[in-house]
Parts: sequence; structure tokens; C-alpha cells
Amino acid sequence: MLDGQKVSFSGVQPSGNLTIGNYLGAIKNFAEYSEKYKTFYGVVDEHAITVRQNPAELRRRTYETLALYIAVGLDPEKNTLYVQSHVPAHAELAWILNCYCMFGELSRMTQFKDKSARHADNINAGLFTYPVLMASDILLYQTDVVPIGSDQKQHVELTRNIADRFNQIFPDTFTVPEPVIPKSGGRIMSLAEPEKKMSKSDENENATVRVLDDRDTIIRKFRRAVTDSGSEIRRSPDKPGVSNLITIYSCFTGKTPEEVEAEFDGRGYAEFKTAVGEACADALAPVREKYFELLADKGYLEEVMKKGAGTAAYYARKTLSKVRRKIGFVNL
Ligand code: AQP
Repeated sequence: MLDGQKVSFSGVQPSGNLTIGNYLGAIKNFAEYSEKYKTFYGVVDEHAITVRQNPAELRRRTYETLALYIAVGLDPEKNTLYVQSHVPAHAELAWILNCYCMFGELSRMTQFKDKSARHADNINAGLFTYPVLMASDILLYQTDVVPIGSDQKQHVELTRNIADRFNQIFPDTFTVPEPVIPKSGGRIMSLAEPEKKMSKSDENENATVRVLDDRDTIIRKFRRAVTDSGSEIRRSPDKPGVSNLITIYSCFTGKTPEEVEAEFDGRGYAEFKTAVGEACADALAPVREKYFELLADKGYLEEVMKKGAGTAAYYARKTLSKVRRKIGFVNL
């Protein structure tokens, strides 16, 4: 809670062009909190450098991710939209919380295991302690809810453990946050390998649908999506490809998975895949349009960044100075 209001916090790394996984699992749900909560949505560039980034691309994607936040409907007047590295309190609290998080806890994080397997030549300490920085992001704002996709659930659970541990030693320091994962869309799978999560850094372009892909590209990617043996359009553990497409269609049209199965009963995969592509392209068209308008006005995006950084830093400083006082650092 901050100023008597509940708080929603989440972040997205500017580590690639955002996918419909990032959109359906996380960003689309951020706006739900805009009216009644204090909301902080960060472009978490410090997280992105846990894997090697091209500096010019990282900078460009930072603007792009912010533009996308606004394009999906996050009004900068109602939400604090900011860039993580503009608020030094994140890195400062992360150092402190590193001393309240156990090596064994971090070793169990599945994302660390996945990413260190994928980047075997760069298993840096930041990749290992990434979840502590994420805990700092969340705890700095006394966050109540964290809207995320299911891959981040383990990190929010770790955040809760760190907060509980810290609060036991120094009572009433942090709000203990709850993860909020959408029932449908919390884990969108790759179109090329449906047993794998769709990831923005996937090098296989046919595996991902980007929020900013044009209509023809979206439809073509869905037409190429890997489907399963048989021809029935129904969800089943032995049909990961079709099950994923049913989820995506359901998220973009608002129909339940049962309604989707009934609608396509007796119809073929080809027809279904085209329908999913069209529904996705229709839903994303207004986002794309707004995004390109925003991106043309860098000055405006920088104003939003500055205003967001000011507000975020104000609240972050409050928590950080409380933490410093409690642990025995001298506050001048
Ligand atoms: N496939 C997905 N389905 C549903 N939600 C997803 N998210 C990511 N992939 C899916 C959610 O998007 C938010 C932002 O993610 P992130 O930028 O913090 O990084 P990530 O979770 O590591 O996502 P990516 O796309 O896989 O990025 P890279 O390739 O850079 O590692 C989070 O809430 C996440 O759960």
C-alpha cells in the first residue's frame, strides 16, 4: 500500500520485440489496475543486460517498449511508466537484499537454469542474482499485486520469501506481494515448438508472433504454426500445438475455449489457423497504429520517462531510506 492505495507493479525487459506471449500474459492486464491502484510499470533495462545486448538496440527497444505500454492503453497520467535504470534505488536495494537471499534459493530458479543453458558462454553473476533485482523492483513500491505470466511466478514466490525473512527481522518493512497470472494466456507457447514457451529472444522468427508484426506476417506465421497429428480442434495434452492456438484465439476473441472448440467442430486445421491469425491481427491493429504515432515523437516519450522516473524515485527513496535505517546504515 502507498498513500492508502493498493499498488500494482510489473516490468518488461527491452530484450527483444515483444511477443503476443508478453502481451497476453502480462501487458494487456496492466491497465486493469490503472483506475483503483497506484501502478508502476517499468521498462526493466537492468534485467536485460544479464544477457549480451547490442547497445544501440537496447536503447531503441527501451523507447519502443515504453511506446508499446502507452499504445496498449496505459495512460501516463494514470500510471507511473518509467525506465528502471533511471531510478538508482532499484540497484541499491538489490545489493541489500542480496544479503537476505540464499545461494540455494537462487540455484533453484528454473529461469536461471534455462538461460544459463542457452547462454553457456556468459553465465554471469547478474543472471544468477536477477531474481533479487526483481524482488527489489517489486518491494520498493510496497506492491500488493504483480501481474505476470506464469514463467515469472517462481520469482515472485522468492520475492515473498525475501520479504517475509526481512520482515521477521525488521517488522513492517515490506508489503508481501501476490502474483496475478491470467487463467488463460499465462503461458503462450512457441508456434514452432509448442512444448516451449514463446520468448521474445527466440531466434526462430516462425516461433513467435510479435505485437508489431504486420497483418500478413501474423496470418502467415499462424498458417505455418506446428499442429499435431489428427485433425480435431480440441485441447488435449497430446495436442500442444492446437491447444496453444485455441488459447490464443480465445484470448483475442473473448470466447471460452469450449466455445472455440464448438465453433470449429468438424472444420480443418488450415481454416482454424487462418481464423486465429485474423483474430490476432484484428486485435493488434489499433495497438500498432498508436505505437507508430508515439514512436515518431521521441520528445514526448522522454517527457514520460522523466515524469515517471521522478514519481518512481520519490516512492522508491521512501522505502529505501526505511530499509537503510532499519538495517543500521547512517542516513544523512
Ligand atoms: N510465452 C509467454 N506467455 C505468457 N506470458 C509471458 N511472458 C513472457 N513470455 C510469456 C510474460 O511477459 C512479461 C515480460 O517478460 P520479461 O520481459 O520480463 O521476460 P521473460 O519472462 O524472460 O520473457 P521472454 O519473452 O521469454 O523474454 P526473453 O526472451 O528476453 O527471456 C512477464 O510477466 C512474463 O511472465
